[in-house]
Amino acid sequence: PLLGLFGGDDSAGAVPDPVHDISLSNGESQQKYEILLIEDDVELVAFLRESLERHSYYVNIAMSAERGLKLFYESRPDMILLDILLPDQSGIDVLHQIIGKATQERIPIIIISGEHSKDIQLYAYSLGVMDYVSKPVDIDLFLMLIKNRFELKKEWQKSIIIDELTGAYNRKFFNQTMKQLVSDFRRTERTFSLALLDLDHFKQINDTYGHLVGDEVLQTFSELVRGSIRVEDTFCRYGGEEFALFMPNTPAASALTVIERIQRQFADMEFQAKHELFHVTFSGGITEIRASRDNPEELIEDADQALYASKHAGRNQTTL
Ligand code: GH3
Ligand code: MG
Ligand code: MG
Ligand code: MG
Ligand code: MG
Repeated sequence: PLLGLFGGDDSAGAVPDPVHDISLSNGESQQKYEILLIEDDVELVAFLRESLERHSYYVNIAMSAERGLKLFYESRPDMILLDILLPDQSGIDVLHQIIGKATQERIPIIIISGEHSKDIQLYAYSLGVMDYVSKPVDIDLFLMLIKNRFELKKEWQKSIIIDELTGAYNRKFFNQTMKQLVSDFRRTERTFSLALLDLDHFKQINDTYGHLVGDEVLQTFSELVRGSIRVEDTFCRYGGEEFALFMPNTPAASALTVIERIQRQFADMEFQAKHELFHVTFSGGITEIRASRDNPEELIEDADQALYASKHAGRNQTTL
């Protein structure tokens, strides 16, 4: 699917695809949502399709329950619009079959129905449906409803992959990105570099100026990095004061240039606390994926060793 949802083995549900939806931490990314429309009224289908496509949604159409279920499992839509009276099974039967998975993966289901019975509406809501829209559909209100549902979903998606303090991607997204880039490399030999960045003597900053100041340093550092990298790059908070940067299509030597530039900029920044000015630095370790070292553990181990060498050599530097 265009939004690129992850497979069913991830119990936390749908996580944005690290490669296709990679620019979240740097700004808004363009997402084209896929809507599965399960509806048998030919005229309504044509009308909704036209309206939704005009608003840049991708529409997948099923005119029977059976086809709808097939497309649901095959195409992993971002939203489902479901009619109640269908030629083969009722929409309620369809609901029974998909609600569990849809809820788990936060795929909103909106019922569109000419069936106005309160009992059916109550029943649909009780199963976990969020919205029940009665025919005839008022297209302006309907489009607004859809837009709001997607906004909520986007907020939720962000919240599960973004570190709250720094705005960097979290460890969960780090793992997903690693997995994706490693499998891309094995398939296509598309290279990437991984840099681990660790703030120097950070414990001292907390001890001297307090944790809140320490937090601000982490935020400022993250902002600097996020503003200095390309959209294809993925910047993650790996642990407390340790960060990771994935740079696709970037050989180690180019990665080094990028990190050293950020290193100089960061070291030049002035922080102020307790009427004192102070500077902070970080150390880096870089590794580039190779066929002989192409699994996540090895990559992290290599970057970590390079980082350790930078620390050992006096900090505020980066090692390949
Ligand atoms: P080194 O140069 O060898 O990396 O020394 P260091 O002091 O940076 O390393 P150490 O691992 O000893 O200490 C890391 C510190 O980072 C300790 C921990 O309290 C602090 N830290 C981790 N997460 C946070 C956070 O979210 N906020 C703040 N303020 N401090 C944090
Ligand atoms: Mg119908
Ligand atoms: Mg340490
Ligand atoms: Mg440190
Ligand atoms: Mg550390």
